[in-house]
Amino acid sequence: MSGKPRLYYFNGRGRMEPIRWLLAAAGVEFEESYLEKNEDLIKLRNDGSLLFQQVPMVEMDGMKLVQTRAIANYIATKYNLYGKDLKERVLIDMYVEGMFDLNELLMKHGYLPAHERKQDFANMIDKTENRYFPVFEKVLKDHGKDFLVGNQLSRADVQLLEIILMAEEWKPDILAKFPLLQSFKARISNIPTIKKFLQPGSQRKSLPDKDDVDKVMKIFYP
Ligand code: GSN
Repeated sequence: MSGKPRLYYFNGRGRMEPIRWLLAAAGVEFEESYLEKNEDLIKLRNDGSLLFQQVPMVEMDGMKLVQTRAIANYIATKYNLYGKDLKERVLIDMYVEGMFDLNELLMKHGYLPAHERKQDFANMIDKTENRYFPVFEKVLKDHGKDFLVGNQLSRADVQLLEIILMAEEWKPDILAKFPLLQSFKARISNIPTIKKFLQPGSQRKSLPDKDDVDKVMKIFYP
């Protein structure tokens, strides 16, 4: 067995994508086992690999980790992406929890049936532009540093860049009113490990198309 973490999920973003981003930002190589069909999920369940019968699951350091936030907390702590003290950490947690909420809106949109999309799109863009992005723009302004918290890269920066790029897929000029988020995006995208992850051919996943959605539905709702 190699010492690399192994990620168990379908070949798409979903809840695993922030974990891929964190590992990539930390410069940690990882391997993936993709669920292709419902039987693959059943097999993992029957193996006893999934504490709550759910993925994401990440095998690392001799453990089978589940629950997205627990996995992300572990990786962020292990690779020093979680602030320098308790006060930095609680700020990071607050920002990241907001990002998880926004991520959920952005991620789910692609899975909705066509007739629900119009209203959902308006809500998703409204929340992005009027609730979440103004907060992060203000945090950058008030803090006045290159990063959201403290003076070094944290998981909050990594997860914000991920979300900015996702939001731009739905509305390319979504940063128009947010100059500090624009410069943040350029700066964080240029960090070598992240720059590498942004190159074509990396383990970053793309926006799901209809076939991807159908495949995921068959895995979880056969
Ligand atoms: O964050 C977490 O890891 C858990 N609180 C939720 C995990 C979860 O819902 N996993 C789904 C697939 S990923 N997409 O949403 C899952 O395994 N569903 C099957 C099931 O039986 O719940």
